[in-house]
Amino acid sequence: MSKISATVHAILEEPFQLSKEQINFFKQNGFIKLKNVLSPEAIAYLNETVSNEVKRLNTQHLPLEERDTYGKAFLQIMNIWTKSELVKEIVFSKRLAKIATDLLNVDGVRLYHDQALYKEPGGGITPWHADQYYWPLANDSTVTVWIPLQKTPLEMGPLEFSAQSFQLTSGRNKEISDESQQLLNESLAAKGFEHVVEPFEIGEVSFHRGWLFHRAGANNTDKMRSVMTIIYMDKDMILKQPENKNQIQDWETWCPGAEVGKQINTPINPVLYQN
Ligand SMILES: O=C(O)CCC(=O)C(=O)O
Repeated sequence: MSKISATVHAILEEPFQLSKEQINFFKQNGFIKLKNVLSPEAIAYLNETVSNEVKRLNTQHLPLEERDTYGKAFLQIMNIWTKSELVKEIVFSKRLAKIATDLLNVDGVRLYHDQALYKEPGGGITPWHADQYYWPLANDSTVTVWIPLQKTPLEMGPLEFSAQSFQLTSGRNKEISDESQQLLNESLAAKGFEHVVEPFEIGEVSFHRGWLFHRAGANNTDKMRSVMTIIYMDKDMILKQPENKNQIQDWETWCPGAEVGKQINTPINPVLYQN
């Protein structure tokens, strides 16, 4: 495989300037879509690099029809940066981590974990959910960058957002499931939150807060919907007493050795950007 080119390296490191309007949009809505964050060349490189690792590391070989709703939604490969120096360079991108820092309005961010989310041809919906239900993190200074590795039209299942829905506390305790899809679909519509469903261009990425409700449609194309994500948290994030079994499992997996009530500062939660 090709080594990273100087131009791709440069774009992963160069600052991306957010406008005041963009920062305000994120504050109000809990998500933002940003065009031209990465170049077509960079996306092609990320696609090749991450897809090779997904192929190498994937352990899901059941046919789609034998999986549950969560299993049909995507192949999910996590913390690839710990297994690939090339992916590490992508996940450690200062450009992306600085955007996360600026959107959260904090002094710096550290890594919670990365994950590739590959929705196969014919893959099912990603039900409505809020990510932070899974995380033993003491406050809401958390954000995920969702990086589609190809142009993502509506029929491929781009990420969809319920604007401002981080304000809604009911339904936060729902695991990703048919039940979360049904319940939240009704309650988010009843509350009048805008449902934002748009395609993604090459180089466009989104950032969404941990408590923002989001989903994705099915992949009705014959191509893989390849996506890389990086989850950031405030660099001073404190580990809270876990409130459910998923949070216990996340503690053991994504911040092993961190202590309840103390800053999360383990070797697999490096600071990725600091002002
Ligand atoms: O890619 C998807 O289908 C869902 C992504 C998601 O839920 C997330 O990145 O938090």
